[in-house]
Amino acid sequence: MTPPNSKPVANNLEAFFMPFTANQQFKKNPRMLAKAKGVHYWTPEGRKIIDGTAGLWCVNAGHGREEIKAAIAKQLDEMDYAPSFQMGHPKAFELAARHAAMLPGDLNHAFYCNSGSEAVDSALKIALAYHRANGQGTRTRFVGRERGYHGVGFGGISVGGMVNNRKWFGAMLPGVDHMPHTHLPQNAFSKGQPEHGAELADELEKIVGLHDASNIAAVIVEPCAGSTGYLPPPKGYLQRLRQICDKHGILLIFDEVITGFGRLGTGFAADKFGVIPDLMTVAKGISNATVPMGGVFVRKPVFDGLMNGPEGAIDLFHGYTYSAHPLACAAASAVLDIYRDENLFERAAELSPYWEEGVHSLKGLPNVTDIRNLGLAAGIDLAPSGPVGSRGFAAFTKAFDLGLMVRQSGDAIAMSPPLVIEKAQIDEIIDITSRTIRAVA
Ligand code: PXG
Ligand code: PLP
Repeated sequence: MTPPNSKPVANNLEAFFMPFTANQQFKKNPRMLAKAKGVHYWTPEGRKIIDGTAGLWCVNAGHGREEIKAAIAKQLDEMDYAPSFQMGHPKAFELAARHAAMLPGDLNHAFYCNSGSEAVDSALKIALAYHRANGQGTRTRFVGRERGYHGVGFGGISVGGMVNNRKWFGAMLPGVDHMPHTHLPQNAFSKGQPEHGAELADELEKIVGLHDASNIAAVIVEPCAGSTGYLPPPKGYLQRLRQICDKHGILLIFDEVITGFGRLGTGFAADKFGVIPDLMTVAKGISNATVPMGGVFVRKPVFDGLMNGPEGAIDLFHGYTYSAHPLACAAASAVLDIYRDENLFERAAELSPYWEEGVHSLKGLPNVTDIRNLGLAAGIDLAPSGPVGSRGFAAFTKAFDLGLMVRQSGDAIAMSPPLVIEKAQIDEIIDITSRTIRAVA
């Protein structure tokens, strides 16, 4: 037996059960990251990788931000941890007030958790509890969308629409329907929001026709689908969803785990599209990924609806040990300062046309069947070569070898650089992507 104080063996990769990874393949040929600063990673050997994906769509303000580090360190000195059940600490209230002030409309209450998956499960539960508290306890069904990604909790995979994330796990939440996705061939190579597909929102009417609105609690969508390969919403689609939800008293949940905190060149997708959801889930950019954090932003009528009970009654029987963790709150507050002081959301908006031009210059390269963009992110579909995902994986590994981090989703690649990216670095990303696509032809 290995003595407990033995030094870790640098090349022993066995024990870590890696998430969403081909463990055996990885461990034969690992892609390791050891250092990060600005828009770059470095491998343990010192090879520089440009971060085309802001980590996993989360390091919006760039890596190694001293201001965040200082805020976390200060908080750690003052108080490492405080419970949030029937107790509080000032940073949580401060942060919620700041979030409420920056959110559109009357989205003015914040529930905190530790990840996007927890945010989604929390939002689904808030929706159920709200209806029940308001005498509509039969509203228990949810509507999600094909190709949706809402994290990996049982709630999230139930409303989600990624087959591999669902098929292994048997029982899901009962009572979930899925609307069709919006990836239409006639929209191929659209710049920004595609023209066709607003009518796909009417599928919600069909689902209401089947079950009756009195049984439906909420609809959840990513306003711009991320994980599946980046699918911006067709023009008018989200407005139509909002109208149908209003007509039937169904809550609309925007999952803004990726779109929140600047990705689209606005604070939130809700701002970009002028559509205010009843609940919004966030994570990732909320803390620039320094300390795990997620949240659910709740509109005033929904919050008020849960405050119906007697004063001493607990309003929501839900929460996490680490809800509003002091270190996460300190980090999230420091990140808001950076977003504000460096105008990073506006910066993303200003860079978007340059980014759009760059990614669409890849049209015409071998096997490129579609390119989509909105804000500072893009998806590129490659024609499959054999089993689904093999060309996508080849592109992902080739890009890494050439010094660029991209995301793979099947045979699509997605990119979402930190919002602090410079134009010359966008050029570099496009150049390496171009060489990658040619290399995997
Ligand atoms: N909702 C959405 C819309 C997401 O994009 C989650 C929920 C779950 O968040 P957590 O923090 O539990 O992972 C996400 C996460 C990818 C990729 O490759 C995307 C995510 C996570 C990891 C990889 O596109 N999105
Ligand atoms: N499992 C056990 C045995 C627990 O006691 C708790 C929390 O107290 C949990 C799971 C949930 O953990 P968390 O609150 O970090 O989500």
